[in-house]
Amino acid sequence: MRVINVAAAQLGPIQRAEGREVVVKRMLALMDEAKSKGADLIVYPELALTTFFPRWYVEDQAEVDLWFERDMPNEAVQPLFARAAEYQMAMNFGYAELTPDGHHFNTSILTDRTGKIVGKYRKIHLPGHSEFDPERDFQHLEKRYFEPGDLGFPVWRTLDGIFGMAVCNDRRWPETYRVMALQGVEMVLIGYNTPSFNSQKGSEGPEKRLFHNRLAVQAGAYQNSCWVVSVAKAGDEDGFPLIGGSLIVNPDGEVVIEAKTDGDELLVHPCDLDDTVFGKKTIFDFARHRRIEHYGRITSQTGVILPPET
Ligand code: ING
Repeated sequence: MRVINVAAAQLGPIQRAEGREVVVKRMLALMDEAKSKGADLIVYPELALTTFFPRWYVEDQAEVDLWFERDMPNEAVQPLFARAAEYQMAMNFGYAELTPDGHHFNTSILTDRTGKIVGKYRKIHLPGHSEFDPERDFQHLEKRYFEPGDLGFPVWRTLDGIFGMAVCNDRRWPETYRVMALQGVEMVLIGYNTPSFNSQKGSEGPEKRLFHNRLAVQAGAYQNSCWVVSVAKAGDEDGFPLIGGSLIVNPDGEVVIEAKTDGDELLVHPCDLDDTVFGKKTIFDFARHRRIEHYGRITSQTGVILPPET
């Protein structure tokens, strides 16, 4: 038994006008609740410190950079690191990273029980577009504000297990989980900010989006015999709704706990990392079953190459 008491700390909306200190206070309240419930690890959403700013078209880079963190930790988030260390609780959260040499990433970090950053991941699958798109009901400018991640999909040994991270859209791509599972990952930590509607197909609303949210994460967990913790920033941000639906999925692909609200909500579940072993030794024993000689297209081809017309 290697049980990790995991707290999935869903955040409700963050308005564009709200500062980081307001959010950090809400995150600390969730961390206090997590401590009272015996959590060993707390998982917060993608871009947990700010509103989901890729919905806003901004040309002035100095204004855009106000949404980014230059240092991590920094003064605004230091209380989180201090209290996590005091609680001996590992922590994961997402934020917009501006590096000293001027690169912009949609980043997620993992700390150990002492508050030390032991892992960093930069979002690889960036959805949306880079120029203002008048056809859309609202903008999704992640390709404008972020560069694709340059760290790959690493995993880290910590908390007596093997952990990996992904961010939002990454959870929709099977490659994300498989690359980590080929490194033995036992738990994947994912934050997300998912608009409740498809900006290009208004008929696709929260029900369908919540269905896809579950489907993608359950598939990833099952097909790689790992735990997946997926945590939303939810609710109405300046009139733009985001789905909730934070959930924890076990290595059999079963949802073991799911958020009920679109606000700040803590889910706590005991996750036994040993539950990943049976699947990795039987149906998803990669060494015995995979046939990589037939998988070439997956890394040699980016887009589709259609068969010749007959
Ligand atoms: N948000 C959304 C997500 O992948 C999206 C964007 C939603 C893309 C639905 C495709 C379908 O959950 C982020 N931040 O990636």
